Amino acid sequence: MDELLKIREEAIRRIKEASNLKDLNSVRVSYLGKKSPIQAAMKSMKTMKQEDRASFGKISNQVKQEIAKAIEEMKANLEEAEMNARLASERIDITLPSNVVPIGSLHPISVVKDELEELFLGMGYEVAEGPEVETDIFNFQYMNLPKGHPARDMQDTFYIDENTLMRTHTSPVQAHVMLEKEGKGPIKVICPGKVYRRDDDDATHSHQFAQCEGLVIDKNITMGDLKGTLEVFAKHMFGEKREIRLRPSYFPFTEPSVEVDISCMNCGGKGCNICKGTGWIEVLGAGMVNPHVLEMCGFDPEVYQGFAFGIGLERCAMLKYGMDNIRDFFNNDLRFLEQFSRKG
Ligand code: FA5
Repeated sequence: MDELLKIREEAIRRIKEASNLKDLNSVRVSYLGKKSPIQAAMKSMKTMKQEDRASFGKISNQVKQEIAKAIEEMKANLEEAEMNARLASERIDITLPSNVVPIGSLHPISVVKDELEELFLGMGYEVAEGPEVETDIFNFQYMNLPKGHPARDMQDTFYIDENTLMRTHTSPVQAHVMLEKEGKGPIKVICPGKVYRRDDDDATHSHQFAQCEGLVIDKNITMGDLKGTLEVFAKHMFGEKREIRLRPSYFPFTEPSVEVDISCMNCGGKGCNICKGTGWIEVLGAGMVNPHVLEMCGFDPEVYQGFAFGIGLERCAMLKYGMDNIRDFFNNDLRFLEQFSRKG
């Protein structure tokens, strides 16, 4: 019995001395585990007299329960202390000023490009890309502009060698896509990308700019489909009140060809200095794909028709944001660029 009481005293002392949960757990294993001194004392019960055994058993159980209870109480205390220490060490002062992480904004040409992609993807188009360093064959010949054709002068070209050049428009992507399809329609693609021309830089012209080509090839495609599509584009890009007007024009790769004007967003069509008093602003070139282009690119013009258009993205962005100098897109002045949020 004395032995048991000594064990209890010692256990209670060691429990009180435990300064963390790990130490407490080793005390628990020592005094309540299989190899504990209480367990050893209980083994000696076999040699006791019958009448002593019952009271010894009762007391040893009591001692075990007291130790277990003391351990539980100490465990709760230590857990609380550990939690308080953690809360104190991880305390965040929310009144401190935060570090400002500078977030860039999208370039306005990317904003317009993304907007176009979103619109046309919603109408079932796919996005296609082509090389900026192009062959004469794709840039001109597949576009119905053989060597020596006078209309080549419409696009003054940076040549790398006789047969290689910086593409002057995104129209060669039309030929890449059609040849890939091996004469089987339908095709519905837009092709945004950079193009290059030996134009003199001024307020509305740059030697490098961006275009977005559109191409639809299928059976029974008409000029009405082209006009409807461009109307959706104009209203989406420049506002619901915009109307479009098609004027006869000439591109070797489309027949018939048109220039497309939209009603002036500044004056609503009455005439102002932005639309030069006409009420209309030119935004893109378009037309029905020339049967000869279809044929060269592997499509039977007796079966398939198509329309195509080419939008100048800088022109589009200038009209949309009321800008008067194309150079602002290329100077990379942060005061200008920061005005375009990520959403545009
Ligand atoms: C073309 O490039 C034709 N490939 C467009 C086309 C495609 C017609 C499919 C028919 C069918 P154009 O040379 O007009 O056409 O150029 C199209 C647009 O690019 C112009 O309306 C203008 O917005 C823009 N653009 C042309 N040259 C420059 C330049 N130097 N700087 C900035 N934008 C330009």
